[in-house]
Amino acid sequence: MRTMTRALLGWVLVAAAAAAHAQVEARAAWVRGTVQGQTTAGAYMELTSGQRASLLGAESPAARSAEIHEMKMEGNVMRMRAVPRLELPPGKTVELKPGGYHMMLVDLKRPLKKGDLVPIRLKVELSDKTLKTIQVMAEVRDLAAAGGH
Ligand SMILES: [Cu+2]
Repeated sequence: MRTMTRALLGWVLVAAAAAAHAQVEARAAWVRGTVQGQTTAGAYMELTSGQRASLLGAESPAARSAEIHEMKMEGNVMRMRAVPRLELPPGKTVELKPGGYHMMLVDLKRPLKKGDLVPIRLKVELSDKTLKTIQVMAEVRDLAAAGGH
């Protein structure tokens, strides 16, 4: 009986540790403000996963769609293009920031003003192929806002 209790307790502890380990966190999320007529906005944040995971995309009620973008030099020109997924190596913080990987809100439903809060739901695939949704609230910053720090 005692052995069984101990075994059970051990299992519970392992399960709790695994759950904490599997966590994907999104921090410091913000969106660049827009001017009238602008239909896209960059969204930036810091992502940390306890295990190998991939960001597959996102959705937001503020936009028709959201894409993961990569910035790349082509000759002398910085261009951005959509990528299907972004790897999140375990224990490493991946920064979505101006000039680097970022989230693009496409076909905005209205202009985004400084101080507004934009809900973004991130779609993350864990290493065992399970899908996880992470809800973040991104604060709208000035159109001229620079880097994330
Ligand atoms: Cu972009």
